Amino acid sequence: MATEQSPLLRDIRNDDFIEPQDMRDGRFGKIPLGLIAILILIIGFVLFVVFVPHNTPHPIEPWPTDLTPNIFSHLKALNEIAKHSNKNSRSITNGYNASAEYIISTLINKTNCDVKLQYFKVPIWEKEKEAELSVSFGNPDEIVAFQGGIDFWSMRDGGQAASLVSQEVVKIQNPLDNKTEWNVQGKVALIQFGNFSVWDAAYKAEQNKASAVIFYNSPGQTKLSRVRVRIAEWKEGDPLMNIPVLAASNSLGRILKISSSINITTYTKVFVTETFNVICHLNDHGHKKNTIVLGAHLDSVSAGPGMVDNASGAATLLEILLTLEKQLFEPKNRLVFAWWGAEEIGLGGSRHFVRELLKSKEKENIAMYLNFDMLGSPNYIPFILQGSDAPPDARDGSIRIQHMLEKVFDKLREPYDISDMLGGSDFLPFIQNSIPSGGIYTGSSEIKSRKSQQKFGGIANAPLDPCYHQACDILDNVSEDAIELTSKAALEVIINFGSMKDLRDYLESRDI
Ligand SMILES: *[C@@H]1O[C@H](CO)[C@@H](O)[C@H](O)[C@H]1NC(C)=O
Ligand SMILES: *[C@@H]1O[C@H](CO)[C@@H](O)[C@H](O)[C@H]1NC(C)=O
Ligand SMILES: *[C@@H]1O[C@H](CO)[C@@H](O)[C@H](O)[C@H]1NC(C)=O
Ligand SMILES: *[C@@H]1O[C@H](CO)[C@@H](O)[C@H](O)[C@H]1NC(C)=O
Ligand SMILES: *[C@@H]1O[C@H](CO)[C@@H](O)[C@H](O)[C@H]1NC(C)=O
Ligand SMILES: CC(=O)N[C@H]1CO[C@H](CO)[C@@H](O)[C@@H]1O
Ligand SMILES: CC(=O)N[C@H]1CO[C@H](CO)[C@@H](O)[C@@H]1O
Ligand SMILES: [Zn+2]
Repeated sequence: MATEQSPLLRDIRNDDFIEPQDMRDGRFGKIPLGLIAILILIIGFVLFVVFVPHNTPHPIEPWPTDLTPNIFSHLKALNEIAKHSNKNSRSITNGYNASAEYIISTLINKTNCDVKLQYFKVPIWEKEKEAELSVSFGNPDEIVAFQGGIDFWSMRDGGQAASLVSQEVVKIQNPLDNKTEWNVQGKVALIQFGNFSVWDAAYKAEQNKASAVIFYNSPGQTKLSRVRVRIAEWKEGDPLMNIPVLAASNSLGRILKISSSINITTYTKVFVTETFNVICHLNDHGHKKNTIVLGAHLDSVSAGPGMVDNASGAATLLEILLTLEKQLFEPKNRLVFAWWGAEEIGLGGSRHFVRELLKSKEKENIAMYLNFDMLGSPNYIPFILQGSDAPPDARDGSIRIQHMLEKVFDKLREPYDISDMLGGSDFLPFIQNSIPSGGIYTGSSEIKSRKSQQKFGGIANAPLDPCYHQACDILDNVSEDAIELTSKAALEVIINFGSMKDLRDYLESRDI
């Protein structure tokens, strides 16, 4: 169980991310050089005595052909953690810390990583139950209660719990027009969804002291909105929505326009909490100017244990690192392994990492990023992320990465498809900041076509991961075949890039 007192997390707390502070300041700066020389001589002599008589440099074992059994043992461990957290989840407020502790203690026990925890703040929004809403039209005996979850619901990130009684509703046209008058103090602002940011409109209402905001659908929109009421790239210090924000159907919106008063009760909570990325940093090897960042996210949604999404990526990345260490792999380019926190909350961890890179000018050292997120979808398609989706600054390099992955799949004689790299995972902050990126992914709610079924097997006309973001995203449903294939490809591509002599030249060259 994770607790705030966890000594492991406390002891290696360190807000640094890439360059460990004590190295930067010269960890050995205060020890006289002569002493170091003597120490080296002594150590050298001891090593000589111990090893030379046997005269056998440790033979490197052959590379393992299948990482799957070990990856599943990590998945089992993470699954146990989710089971023992009180809500069967590895989300930040539940099993995340314990998941991280598993990764961290494995890194400490079995690798030469410099393990860093990079802390950052994330906003959390929780809904205990659906809101309640009732309307009166003037006659106090005539009150209509609407149905939460069908006619309306609390919007994600939309405010604290509140109990509002007999409030007047004010319709606001053109919320973002500067000429709009906001006579909403102590009243409920009613706004039809439109071509504007929900955050901007709701924030204006809050600034004008509205008691709540209700966005309602335009006539064609049939489903209640799942949009979040939050600044897109929220970071510490940015505001959060405090007044309740609801999404309503078009018919409820029209009814509210002619209501005389409404009551609203919400059961939600907004707060800021602290979480962290786990970063392993193989300092001793590799050209620092050609750093390759390898990342997977470690948190899950709060709905379930998140075994495919995205423990499969986190466990695979861990096993790849252990394999490289066991094989004494000496990369030419520095490898940095990252397990992101808060991916499910708007890519919190990777955005924070990239922001810090920019601040410290470390960004110049980052040659590329590889993302390993969801690698074991039950009805999987092995997807390679599409390089041409990256913005111009990162496009050529991302295309080169895609082609390297294609080469690896071809070599393994395994078919693959290409998936877009537009959003939804941790590559986004990297490509947005001109760092070439790529990765592997096995699918979530996309439906498998007949044609894909013929190519990859599995079940046609069914989602690639029927349990995406649900409670049934459990260990039993992680595909071993998918893990076997994707881990092989990931290992191979990491070795290829890690040992590439002119990585920057490769990434900058254009495909013919
Ligand atoms: C997780 O660990 C962090 C850092 O030690 C701590 O701030 C946070 O409160 C912990 N979360 C839980 C849910 O225990
Ligand atoms: C790491 O080693 C410690 C001490 O031997 C042990 O208690 C811990 O369970 C190990 N962690 C993992 C994940 O194997
Ligand atoms: C709102 O709650 C008050 C107090 O309970 C009640 O008198 C009133 O009738 C309610 N109005 C609506 C529209 O539900
Ligand atoms: C409205 O006001 C804001 C801030 O004062 C300003 O940045 C924006 O350009 C204005 N918009 C229009 C359409 O005038
Ligand atoms: C929505 O607004 C943006 C700019 O604010 C504009 O570029 C876009 O064309 C608009 N879309 C529609 C459907 O009106
Ligand atoms: C946000 C989320 O649910 N997590 C991600 C897990 O990995 C897949 C594949 O990259 C993403 O699409 C999800 O968004
Ligand atoms: C898609 C899939 O494999 N779903 C399975 C997940 O696990 C449960 C429990 O074992 C099965 O009932 C589902 O069919
Ligand atoms: Zn997810």
